[in-house]
Amino acid sequence: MKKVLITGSLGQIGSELTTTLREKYGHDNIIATDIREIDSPVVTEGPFEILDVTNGKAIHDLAEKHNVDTIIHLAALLSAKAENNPQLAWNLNMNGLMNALEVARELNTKFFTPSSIGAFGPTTPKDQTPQDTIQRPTTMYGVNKVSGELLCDYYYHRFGVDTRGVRFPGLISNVTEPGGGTTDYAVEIYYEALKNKRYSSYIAEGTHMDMMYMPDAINAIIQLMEADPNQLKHRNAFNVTAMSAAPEHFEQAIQKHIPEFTMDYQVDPVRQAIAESWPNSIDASAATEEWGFKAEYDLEKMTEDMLDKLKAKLSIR
Ligand code: AKB
Repeated sequence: MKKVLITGSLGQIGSELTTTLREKYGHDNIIATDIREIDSPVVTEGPFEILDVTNGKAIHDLAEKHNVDTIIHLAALLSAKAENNPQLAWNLNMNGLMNALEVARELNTKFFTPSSIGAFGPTTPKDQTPQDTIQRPTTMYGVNKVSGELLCDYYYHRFGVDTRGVRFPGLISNVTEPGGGTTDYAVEIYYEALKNKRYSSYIAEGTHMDMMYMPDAINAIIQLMEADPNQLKHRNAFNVTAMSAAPEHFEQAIQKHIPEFTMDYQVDPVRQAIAESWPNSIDASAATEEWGFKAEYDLEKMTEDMLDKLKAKLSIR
């Protein structure tokens, strides 16, 4: 990767990835794009362009103008939002992906896009879900993610585009809050613990899902994109995870630092049903074997860092 175009760069992954890539590869070499502009270092600390990914020509023109060798395509709707508006989700998640892949083919660039644990469904083995297994998701987001994995494989086999990707679990970050996901509770809980010392979880007790701290997610993207292509057998949909946790595990981890913190449950049936259709835990051994993936943060280490960073951000002593 020498010159990179990132779509959806103001989102949860994009905002931290853009900053890290600019530090590593040079500020002028990372072209951040998004459909909107906000007050953010992503906009002010390097090249930034407005881009609607449903407009394929606009992606092409920007990629050509900046002479990029890599496209990192992040613009997408998350699971709960996609379930509320399946038609919009199909248009943005599928047509946006197809447009970005076409540009990668036309301009011969490398390509990364994330899949998700949402690509699994109720008939998938729930525990230590294997890399290659049944994928019959019941959500629009899941349908988009499985189709996306297959489309990226297709572009690699049919056109030789160097496509790569991972199946991300719920991502937890202290920089940008997620919007419209099923795993968002695992971010909200830290903000509420610090601000109000209480949290109402919309996901029920005992519901396990895979999670990962954002620094591990960013490292995974960079490591996979820098990996020797000859070592990659799976390419587009590597399972990656750092922990499998339920709401009560976050509660207990936070209580070690804020003993007065309490949590109750007000379960949201839509997001609970999505969570129950996803695995309890996934097996990331293919990513470890093929490109050396290893998460650094477990729940305890992540909780300590999240609370420290958020205290500073929210000016809480
Ligand atoms: C979501 O909850 O939709 C995302 C995901 C796991 O893909 N965080």
